[in-house]
Amino acid sequence: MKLHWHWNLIYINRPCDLNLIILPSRNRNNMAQDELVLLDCWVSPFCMRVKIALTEKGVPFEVRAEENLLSAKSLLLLASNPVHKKVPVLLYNGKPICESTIILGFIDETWASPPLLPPCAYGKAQARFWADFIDKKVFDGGKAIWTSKGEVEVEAAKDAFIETLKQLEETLGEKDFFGCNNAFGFVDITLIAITSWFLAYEKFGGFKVEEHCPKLSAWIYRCKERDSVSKTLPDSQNVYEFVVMLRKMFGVE
Ligand code: GS8
Repeated sequence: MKLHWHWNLIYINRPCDLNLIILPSRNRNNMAQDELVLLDCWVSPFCMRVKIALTEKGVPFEVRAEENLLSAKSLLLLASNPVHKKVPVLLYNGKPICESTIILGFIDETWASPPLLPPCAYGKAQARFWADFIDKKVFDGGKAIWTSKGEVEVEAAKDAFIETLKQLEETLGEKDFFGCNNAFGFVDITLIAITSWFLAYEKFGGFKVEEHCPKLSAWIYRCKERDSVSKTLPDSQNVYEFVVMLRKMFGVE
């Protein structure tokens, strides 16, 4: 049997008949051209992770912004993520996938190249351990800084945050990226998205990441040289202004 590709038509020539089957067209990873819609919020590092990963894979996607995530969630978001009611949600041919690191895993399994997770089970487990650490300690640790009231509380939150970054810096060691074979991967994506909030943490915590963690700062610059990252991360000043607004909303100031 011979297969002939022509746009999105596949002709199957058998010796005595000709069947014409219409299939979805294929992208460069030879996967079906799926419809991908991201329920998004510009300031969410969790959404940024998904955008970076899809861009790294070269997969086109549509972004649907939640205009008012804090007070009026869209019906589509509520229907797609009825459990947590949070972004990001990736709609894969209309089917919702929730939780950013789960979405990253799905993206990596669906579009093979370039790989984000290491090939072996142990490497995958390690990468997921650090992504979990980042989720628990970096975003929440940063939040502890900008929600703290009073010098003593802010100082304690800042010290804990710097300690967390130092642990990550130690894990990075002399490598360029956290990924397998020195490549940009799952852990890099998980962490770099949150760095768009670092300016806000620095301003409310009264410190500079670069002074405490020079190697991690160099890693941030390296990541930002990638198109997927530079196109995705919002201006840190805008994030800072958003955090100023959140502080007023939460009665921190
Ligand atoms: C966190 C998503 C999240 O907090 C993930 O995807 O990794 N563990 C999840 N999303 C926030 C926006 S970013 O802070 C959100 O949707 N918040 C709306 C709400 O809390 O109602």
